[in-house]
Amino acid sequence: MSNNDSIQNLRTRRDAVKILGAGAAALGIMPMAGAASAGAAGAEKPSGTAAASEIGYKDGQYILPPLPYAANALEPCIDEETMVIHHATLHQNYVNGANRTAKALAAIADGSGDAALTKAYERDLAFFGSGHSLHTLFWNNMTPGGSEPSGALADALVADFGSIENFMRQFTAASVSVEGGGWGLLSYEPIARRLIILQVEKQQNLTFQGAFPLLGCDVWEHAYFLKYKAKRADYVEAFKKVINWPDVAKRFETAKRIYS
Ligand code: MN3
Repeated sequence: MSNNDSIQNLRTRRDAVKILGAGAAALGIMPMAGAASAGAAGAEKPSGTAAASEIGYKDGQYILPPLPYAANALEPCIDEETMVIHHATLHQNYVNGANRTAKALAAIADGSGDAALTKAYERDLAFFGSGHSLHTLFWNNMTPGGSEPSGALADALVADFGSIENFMRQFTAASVSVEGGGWGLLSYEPIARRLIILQVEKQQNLTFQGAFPLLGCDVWEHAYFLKYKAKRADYVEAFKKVINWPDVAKRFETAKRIYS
């Protein structure tokens, strides 16, 4: 099955949106304005207000959003070669896998596929879909020169962790100690309406269902090994120097609006 396979032969476009779009807004791969105001159906008519680098779904397929900066823009913290491989090859693989999986699940839904493979495809959907959403988050979570948290987000970090320094300590510890490949993730937890730090294994394990991702640090070896070799902690320190806090704050405001 090629990367260019269309899923528009699904019974209806709305079926595709149901299958592909559930949770996508919360994961930040669909235009936020449309998704927040219209739910999953908002995916059918992207509002156009989201930056190009935010849009990971178009014309019935997941797509690779462009990087929001040049591939060498985060040097020396994130080297250009790693950035190119990570975005153009690895993120594209997650996009391709998500589309392939959505098509297979749609075939199971309409009776033409092999229902015995449902469990395998559901695992693929969680892995590839989460890979797509988290990498889209990751690119936008970084900016040349870095930044500092401010405003309501800074207030919330202090309220929920005691101080910005405390937040950084826990986020760093979570990112550095992921077992195998995974992520350190700051999320908005909508039940207690507080910020939490999750330690994600692979792309999809150890989540708090419903939590809205705000800031992710990719600690798979592919994210740092070319430059940092086995020194993951050095890479996490470098990542913290290029965090795009205004982007994290924008996601925080979106999360609060969605769950208000
Ligand atoms: Mn990665």
